[in-house]
Amino acid sequence: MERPLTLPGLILPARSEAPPRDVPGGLILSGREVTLHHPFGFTRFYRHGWQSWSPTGWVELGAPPVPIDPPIRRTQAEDPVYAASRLPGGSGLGALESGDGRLLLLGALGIGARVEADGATLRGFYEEGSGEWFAGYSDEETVFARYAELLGDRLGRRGHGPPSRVWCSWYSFYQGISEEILTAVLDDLRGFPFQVFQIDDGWQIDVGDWEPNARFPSGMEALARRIEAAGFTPGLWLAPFLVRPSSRLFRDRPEWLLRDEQGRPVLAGFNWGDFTYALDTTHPEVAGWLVDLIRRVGGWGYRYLKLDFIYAGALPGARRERIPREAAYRQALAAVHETAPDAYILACGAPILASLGIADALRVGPDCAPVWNNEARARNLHDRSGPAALNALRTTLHRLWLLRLVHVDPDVVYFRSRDNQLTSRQRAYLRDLALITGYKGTSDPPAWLDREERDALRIFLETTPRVRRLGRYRFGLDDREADFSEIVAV
Ligand code: 9PG
Repeated sequence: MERPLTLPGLILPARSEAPPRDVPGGLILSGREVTLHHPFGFTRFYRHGWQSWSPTGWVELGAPPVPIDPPIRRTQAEDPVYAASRLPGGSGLGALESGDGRLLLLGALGIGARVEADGATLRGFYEEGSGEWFAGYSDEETVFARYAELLGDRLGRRGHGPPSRVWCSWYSFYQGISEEILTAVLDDLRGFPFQVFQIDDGWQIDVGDWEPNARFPSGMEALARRIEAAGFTPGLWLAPFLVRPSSRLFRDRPEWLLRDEQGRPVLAGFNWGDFTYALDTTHPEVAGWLVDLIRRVGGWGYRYLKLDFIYAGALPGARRERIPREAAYRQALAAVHETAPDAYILACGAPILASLGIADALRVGPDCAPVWNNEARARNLHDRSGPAALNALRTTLHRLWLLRLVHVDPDVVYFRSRDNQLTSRQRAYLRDLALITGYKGTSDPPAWLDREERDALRIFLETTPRVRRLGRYRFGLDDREADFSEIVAV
């Protein structure tokens, strides 16, 4: 039905299937699709990326989005269904700047939705089925807070208590880890106030074959025990919804792969030198395998799980169970949580809204790196999701409204000058953002740090400033200000 919507200070012609209901700061609408006709013209649009690594921030409505190149990258950086769309759009929500300091926000209160905008309308739709929407009009802080609250009421809130202080093996050793290397780091980390020692990619036989490789001759359980003995929670990286063609799983269980309507395996991206594929987590055997896997790593002693590339569980495809793709994803993530209810789950490469209420923490940006920008990739391939400190900062800064719902992982901070092209100013930006979200991670092995750098790391881990938001990109940290404005210029 077409009717005017009245928001405080704004009357909008709107189309929605059911009459709106007033809530503080806005309205609740419902239906598969809602359209708000806005008077703001070609203003700026808050584009919310689908998964952890998807670019997120303010874009000009008048400049249609340019798809990331090459196309295979889109599968790993965006929601592939909309990655080539010519209309500015975002996952779950969208917002417009009115010009007077207020925002008009339209946000789904369920999963599997998208919001698109042009110079005249803000349109939201659920891919399948229908659901509720929040339409709010007020200052940025308030409108996102109201939306987050309603979303939390429906999807749940996690990340209770202070987030973790994590040492993660990825951003120093990458895949080149071994039992020997990690044991040496562990010894050097004694006395540092970390809580979690997280083993990243490189321990497994293959993506799909989640058993230790030859570089871990004592097995994963023995290593977990050593981590415990050093006083840390053992953490492990897994990409449980993804499969590499070289794996045994891929060879032995072709019927477990997610396929399209024509029966072809669905591409999940390109990484580790090959195409990757997704599992159909609604296949009963896959669901059983997943439970076994989570039990196994729990049995080894890992109580912090970094679940990576899990957008693979929400890719479009012809699933055994004909449920919407994000519902299939959420069901699989919930199964992981129910199998290991006491494990802390960090969801990475994860659809954001569909993970809320289940994951304890969400990576909310692309990978950090010891370089500032991935300029060639940003300019020539229109890809701001490549590993770079700037990309990680930019996307994370635009997702801080999620702090009300989940622990927010901005990715690692660097203290080392070795193997690092970041200036001390650039490293300070990363550090400040980690202090703002409270989630503190690094991959720097103490042996790579000089005395001063080690002290800085220790102070960082021990610091918990009082954080106040002073503006979109300005924060008060105790009595100093952290201002990110100049690095996020559109
Ligand atoms: C391990 C890494 C680390 C890291 C994760 C994830 O789009 N890509 O090609 C792409 C590749 C790797 C990647 C993210 C994106 O990194 O974010 O912290 O765990 O996997 O392989």
